[in-house]
Amino acid sequence: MLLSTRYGSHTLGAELVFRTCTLCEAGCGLAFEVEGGRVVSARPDLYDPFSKGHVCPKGIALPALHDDPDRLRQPLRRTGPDAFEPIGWGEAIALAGERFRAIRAAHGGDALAVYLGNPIVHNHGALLMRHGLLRALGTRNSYSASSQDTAPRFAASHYLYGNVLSIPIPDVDRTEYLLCLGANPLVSNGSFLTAPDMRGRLRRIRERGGRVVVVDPRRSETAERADEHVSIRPGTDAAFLLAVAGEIVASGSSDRAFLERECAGWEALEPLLARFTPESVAAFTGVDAGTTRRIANEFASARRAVCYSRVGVCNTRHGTLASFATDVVNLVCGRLGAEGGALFSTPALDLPALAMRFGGSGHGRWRSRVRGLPETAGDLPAAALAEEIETPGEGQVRGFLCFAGNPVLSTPNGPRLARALSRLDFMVSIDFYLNETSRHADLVLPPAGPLAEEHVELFFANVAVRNVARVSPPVVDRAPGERYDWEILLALARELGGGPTGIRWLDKIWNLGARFGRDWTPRSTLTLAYRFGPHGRGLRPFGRGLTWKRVAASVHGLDLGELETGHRRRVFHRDGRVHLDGRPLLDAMRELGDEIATPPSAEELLLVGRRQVRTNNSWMHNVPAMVSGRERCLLLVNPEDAARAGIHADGEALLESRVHTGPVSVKLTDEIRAGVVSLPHGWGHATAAPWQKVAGAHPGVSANDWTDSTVVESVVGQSVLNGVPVRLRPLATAASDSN
Ligand SMILES: Nc1nc2c(c(=O)[nH]1)N[C@H]1C(S)=C(S)[C@@H](COP(=O)(O)OP(=O)(O)OC[C@H]3O[C@@H](n4cnc5c(=O)[nH]c(N)nc54)[C@H](O)[C@@H]3O)O[C@H]1N2
Ligand SMILES: Nc1nc2c(c(=O)[nH]1)N[C@H]1C(S)=C(S)[C@@H](COP(=O)(O)OP(=O)(O)OC[C@H]3O[C@@H](n4cnc5c(=O)[nH]c(N)nc54)[C@H](O)[C@@H]3O)O[C@H]1N2
Ligand code: SF4
Ligand SMILES: [Mo]
Repeated sequence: MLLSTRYGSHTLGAELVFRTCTLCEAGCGLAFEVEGGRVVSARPDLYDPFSKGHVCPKGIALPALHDDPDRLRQPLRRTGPDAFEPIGWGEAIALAGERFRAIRAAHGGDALAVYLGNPIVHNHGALLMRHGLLRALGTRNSYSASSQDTAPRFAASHYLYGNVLSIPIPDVDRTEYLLCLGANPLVSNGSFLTAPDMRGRLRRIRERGGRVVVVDPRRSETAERADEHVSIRPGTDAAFLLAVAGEIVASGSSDRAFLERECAGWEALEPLLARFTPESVAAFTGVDAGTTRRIANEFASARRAVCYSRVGVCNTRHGTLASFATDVVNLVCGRLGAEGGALFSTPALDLPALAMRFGGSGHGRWRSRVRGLPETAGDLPAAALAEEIETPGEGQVRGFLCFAGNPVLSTPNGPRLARALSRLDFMVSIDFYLNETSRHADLVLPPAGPLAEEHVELFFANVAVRNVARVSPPVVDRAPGERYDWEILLALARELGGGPTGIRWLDKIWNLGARFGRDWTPRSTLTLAYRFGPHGRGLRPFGRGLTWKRVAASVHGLDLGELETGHRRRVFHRDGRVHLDGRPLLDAMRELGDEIATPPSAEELLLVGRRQVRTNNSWMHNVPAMVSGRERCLLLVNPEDAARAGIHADGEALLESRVHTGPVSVKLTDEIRAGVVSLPHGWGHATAAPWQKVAGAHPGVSANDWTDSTVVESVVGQSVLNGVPVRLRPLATAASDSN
């Protein structure tokens, strides 16, 4: 029997559990219907103060993900190539400890490497365990999703504001001019822009008379609905943005008073900016000087304007400089900290402050052994991982822990990494799927299902367009014997002689407490973090300030209001100023200043990436609703390029790059700029077919088979995943070539 309630109709006897979606950064509120311990449906939570009923198909698919029969529920031990057998938890943790300890004793801590995958940022318990885990392993060989995602943004923030996590957010709800580069929030639902319902938010900018300008080599879903789409040559956004900033300064419309009062190093930056003019970058960027100049003038004269860039721009040859230049555009107009400009959040859990305490902010504090690539925010570039495993010598990586990551599909030259992984002495994957990466592990440790753990938005509240706080309960109990990620990481850390925090004296106390039933949990840290955070109750016994209990009691989450104006609270430099003269950034500007003189070749074909509504990086393709319907792993090709390559219709063609040649399904469309082709990442599931039946039946190809780990961005060693030189040929020619 159906009951009609204010949350919509639901089954009599079913319980409704409200919870934030943990799949992407938007963090939408969902209402789950639970019957007899099983989740029977998910629907939008209309009363979530932040998402107000917005969701996407992935959130609705969470119950199917949770109940996926292919999801692992028990640890597995390798018995042969692609062969595994179940093993008990006690035995599994002991084995991992024994093998990692042996490698460390024989070859030192750096012989152990970790890769921390994207889902860690949606997993507060694992995120809090990161420091303890790395300390316990005793390695500096930490890799993560960051070098395919945000390392450039982190480094830019480190130099500008003194903290990698001081990330300005576009105030989309109040701005009147949004200049958006390399992001497609209508599909990605926003990145470092936690804002459910970006479609509605962008529409409202236009409804209040504002303007949305999207810079992208593809007429993306967001560009399609914007006031203007500027088609740019991949990898050239830094030059475009520096020209925009340069033009604003040259035309006398910059906010000199702001620059003098709030910034240091302007005198070093200004002369370098002068090289970047709408004319000097036009051939390089493919954007005509008139358009660049007009956008600069519109931006400077809009009452409230903000410039925002994301992954499309980060994953290029000049990603760090482009992220820096994004902020420079805002800064020269005094838009940092201004309403409708670029603002910092004031989250209930103050992650930037916590991060400063555990590990600090940094770039280049150590370097990778083989290529000398720098660390950023504690992680080395993943593009260096394969060579660190392959290259003999002191510090060669022999043991590997992969946490919630699938780097064979998500990092450049995946096939080379796969070969390297198969040569390791010992590898552990903490993952609930056997996939393209975990199939190389000696031990696979699956965490409890995605709906069985309490969830706290620790990371993304820091980049949200409103201040919000929420603790979500588990929707269902975990199955007997299942362990949460943080419990697995804590058990491993203890096997290796460490503890939960990575601070020796504190770990000793917790490790002793554990013996008497008073163990650390993520709650122990977060209870304090809420109480002593910016909105916390502090030592007062009563009052309106936040405590864990108060947040947890608010079923739909707490809205803590609009972002505050002002930026100084997020500037961590001792002089309290924004620094415009970070050495590596000025060096990169000089380098780019030389490069803009070289015009692109007419033959050039550059590969870029994109996301799709029903993908979640590399791992939701085993849910039938995510792959049903027409084929979606398609290479978008401009008809001009197709004709040049002798391809006259949609279908299979051969794509070549320096590292790989392979077939790909092609779709001809003018939505992509001539000279550019676009392939989504996260596909390529053929080798996972034995364990993921649905994904295996819709394999697609992996974009990172073609990307090249030897070419990296110049400041942080970011993987160059956009702007990869490729060639296209008809499949038939290839067949006759090989005859
Ligand atoms: N549906 C879905 N949503 C997701 C994800 C997913 O896999 N699927 N992944 C999540 C993750 S981990 C992240 S980090 C975010 C990322 O979210 P976004 O930062 O919004 O990234 P994308 O959606 O990939 O959009 C990047 C855009 O950059 C363009 N682009 C490529 N190269 C260049 C270039 O050189 N210059 C410019 N200006 N543009 C370029 C592409 O054409 C594309 O339209 O999305 C998150 N949300
Ligand atoms: N060519 C190209 N490559 C890209 C990108 C691009 O734009 N172009 N984008 C990059 C970006 S932004 C990112 S963030 C990376 C992402 O790449 P990765 O860091 O490799 O992350 P995912 O592909 O999301 O894979 C996540 C893995 O974790 C598992 N998992 C999911 N949830 C949990 C959990 O709660 N606990 C545990 N233990 N495991 C879990 C999944 O089964 C899956 O195997 O990919 C990057 N790769
Ligand atoms: S937009 Fe992101 S957070 Fe919202 S339902 Fe979809 S996957 Fe979940
Ligand atoms: Mo990402």
